[in-house]
Amino acid sequence: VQSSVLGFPRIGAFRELKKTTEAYWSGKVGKDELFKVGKEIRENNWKLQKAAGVDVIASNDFSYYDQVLDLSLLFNAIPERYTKYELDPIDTLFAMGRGLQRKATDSEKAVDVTALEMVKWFDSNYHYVRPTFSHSTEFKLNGQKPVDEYLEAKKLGIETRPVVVGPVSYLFLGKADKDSLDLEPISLLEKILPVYAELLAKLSAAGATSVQIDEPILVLDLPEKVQAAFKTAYEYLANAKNIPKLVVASYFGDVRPNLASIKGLPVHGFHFDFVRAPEQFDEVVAALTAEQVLSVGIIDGRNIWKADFSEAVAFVEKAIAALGKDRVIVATSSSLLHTPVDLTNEKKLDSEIKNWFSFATQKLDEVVVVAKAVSGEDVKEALSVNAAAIKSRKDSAITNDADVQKKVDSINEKLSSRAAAFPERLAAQKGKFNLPLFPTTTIGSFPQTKDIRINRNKFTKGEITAEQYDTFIKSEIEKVVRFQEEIGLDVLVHGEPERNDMVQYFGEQLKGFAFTTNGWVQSYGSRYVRPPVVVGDVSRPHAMSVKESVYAQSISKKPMKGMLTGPITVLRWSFPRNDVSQKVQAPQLGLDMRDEVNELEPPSVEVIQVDEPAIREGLPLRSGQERSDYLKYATESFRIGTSGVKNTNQIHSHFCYSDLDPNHIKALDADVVSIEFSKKDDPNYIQEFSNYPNHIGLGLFDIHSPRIPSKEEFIARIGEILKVYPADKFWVNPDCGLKTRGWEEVRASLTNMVEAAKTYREKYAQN
Ligand code: THG
Ligand code: ZN
Repeated sequence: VQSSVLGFPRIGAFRELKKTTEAYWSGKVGKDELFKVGKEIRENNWKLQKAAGVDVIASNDFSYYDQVLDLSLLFNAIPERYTKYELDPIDTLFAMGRGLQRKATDSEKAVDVTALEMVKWFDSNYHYVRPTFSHSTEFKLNGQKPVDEYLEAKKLGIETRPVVVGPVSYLFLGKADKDSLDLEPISLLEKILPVYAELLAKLSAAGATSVQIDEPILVLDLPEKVQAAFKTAYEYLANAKNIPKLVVASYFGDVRPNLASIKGLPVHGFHFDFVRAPEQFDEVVAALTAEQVLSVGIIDGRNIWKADFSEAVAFVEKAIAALGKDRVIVATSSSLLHTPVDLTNEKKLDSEIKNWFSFATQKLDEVVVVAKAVSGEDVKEALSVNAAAIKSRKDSAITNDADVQKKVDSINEKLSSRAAAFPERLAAQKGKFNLPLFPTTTIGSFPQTKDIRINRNKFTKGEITAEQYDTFIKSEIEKVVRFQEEIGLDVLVHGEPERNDMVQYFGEQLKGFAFTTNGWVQSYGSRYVRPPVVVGDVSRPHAMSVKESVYAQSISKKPMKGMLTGPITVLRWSFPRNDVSQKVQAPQLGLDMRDEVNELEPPSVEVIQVDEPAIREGLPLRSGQERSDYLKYATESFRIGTSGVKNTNQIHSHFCYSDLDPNHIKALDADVVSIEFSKKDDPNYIQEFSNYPNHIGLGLFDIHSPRIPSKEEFIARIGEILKVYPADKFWVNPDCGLKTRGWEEVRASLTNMVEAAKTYREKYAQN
């Protein structure tokens, strides 16, 4: 029985890809160096997998930015605004991914273009760049990256299975560009299929016998037209010339509701995710034709826990019993992109806990051992070592904290509702804060400068004392506060210089979490996160943010927001436990946030923002019971955290990275929310938010891009939104936190934003 890995992290064991792409962007290294590092990473990854004994190794899982964006470039789905500068392909890719603003030089034209929209990849913490189509899009092959990478591996003597996102998912995950809003992406199917066929034929000519074609949308609720598209697409490809064997892969959920659309498709086989949805087994097996193979996704590509070999082996044996050895492949549940690279680089993890973990490199061995076990090879030793680790975790005291469990049991309804309804609170808050119309604010973080990183590092290494670090942080806070006062923002923040990543920061302070020193996972482009791990019951041994927020408020007369991260976001951006459900883990975090909020409030901090950017991505991918259960416990956890405050005090929240449904956030009952919005062009989407009862700041500029919008641009955008959205609920803010930006950009963008708000204030005062 073969072993298979759907994709390997492409960031390098020590973030080599980040370092080289960022150096390239800043002009410190050239394309040669960038491409050299990319090549080294690919080669290392293939060799590692080969050495581990993996039979089916992916190629084209590498990307300099995002694998979906790669396809847009490859298929020539490049909006005109990116082609007119005659950039090199790699620079076009980066311009589409992150925007580009460049002054003219002797040798180069000036460039000014915003990035394409970036969205969550299903319910993961990875983001893809949304394909953006218009009536003028003309698909054609523009290069041959998948072929090149296949050949590159072959040259090393390694046979790979190229992976590409399939046509139905590629289109469905895209959207219409602003000049073509009536265009339905799926209607482009017939235009794109010949280009897929051409690509597949080229792969076949290069020697590829099999291709992994990802159709992850199979786990979503799909419109009928999209369901029908699978048949059209795969029959077309089956009839095209020189097409390799296709294995259609889905992951992150249950495909059964779409089973009718893939049953009988003329493809070689399917991959399904049985870690996430083991319950689909009988039905998907029954839907296979007599020859089709089944790739059994059984090693978790989304979490860091060691697989339980006895369970995995038993599951695969069930598949073999149904289909025979020749038709079964043992696989990771999804690409390993979502897991850190190598556990052996963790030198500081407690050895008891480390023995429970498995990162991407370790997962290679796991797939291989399970494949060997079901093939009848002798892996007794590996099985018994694994069984001991699984037992050690089950029996550990860390996973069972009676005090936490008692506190959770005492949760009642009163704990999750504010003393009065929003209109009454609003009236009370108006009198107190006296904010102008179009109040301006930011989301929370300010630039994480080199100086901040250096000082944090020194403190971590013990090179400066806690007192020195404290003084440094205070001076940074003061800088940020004075800056905001100077440019005229209304509701201030302390800038979060003490935090690296907020989830990591809170995770490090809570009991029940473990954290890594090098466990990086790509979040988007060159931005990575180091998710903490929920290893047991969670509690809060001490205050986490009170000192900084109270200090910040003490040095300004303007209202200061206390900044916290909500329970769902902390949970979802960590690696959660898999021995108890998230429904159990979320309220534990809600209680900790409540204690923190209540400790912030009395001395001085009267505006508190509890961010829940992950709330939408946590929504089960399908509508139905599971979704309503989730909304119930997610909402309740947030409200437990935020309901302990007085009516006069204002709760803010923030959401980003998803197409948000206002109905899902209504129940959180925050007084003010800010949402990512600058890339939303559809007037219907703005309309949906005009009915939202509480106040909203619809994000006015993209913080992922170094580009600076002018005052006129802000004025135009605000005017656009005001056509449908009421002025008296209108807050003015960026899309998200500013930590990834430089100070110069931040100063210029925020100044323009505040000036634009003032313009409208005057305009409305006259009326
Ligand atoms: N934290 C976590 N997950 C996230 C976000 C986050 N997921 C969604 C969204 N925000 C992704 N955005 C970012 C933005 C910035 C960074 C990472 C993800 C970032 N990372 C630093 C880097 O790559 O240089 C490293 C972080 C650090 O300094 O520790 O800037 O905010 N968990
Ligand atoms: Zn955000």
